Amino acid sequence: MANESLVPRGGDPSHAQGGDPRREGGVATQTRQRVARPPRYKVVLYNDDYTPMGFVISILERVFGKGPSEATRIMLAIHNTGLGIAGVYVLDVAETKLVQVHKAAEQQGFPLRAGLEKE
Ligand code: TYC
Repeated sequence: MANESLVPRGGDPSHAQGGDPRREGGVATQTRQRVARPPRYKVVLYNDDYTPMGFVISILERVFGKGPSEATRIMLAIHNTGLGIAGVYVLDVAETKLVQVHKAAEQQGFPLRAGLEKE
């Protein structure tokens, strides 16, 4: 279940700003708790003149779980604009996918470039 470890969302509406008011010498103080939301990273693919379109489509399908039409759309966006976003993930997942892209391209001898960008 999502959010089990997070701050309760409902609670007493008399202090709906969050945190328990505590009386200290007659002064009301509140603590405000942050909701955990780990930063996400875009995996960016860059265009080049040599990597075959079909290879980029297959990467988008196999590594990033895209369907054939979405993979083709993203590949063409990269081809036409210079770059495109393959997916957005928490850091360790994004890094793993980046390694998978680099390994597959290197194995095939294609100069496909990819990187991460914080969202
Ligand atoms: N520009 C490449 C070609 O014409 C295709 C390509 C698309 C390459 C996306 C890289 O990230 C890329 N064969």
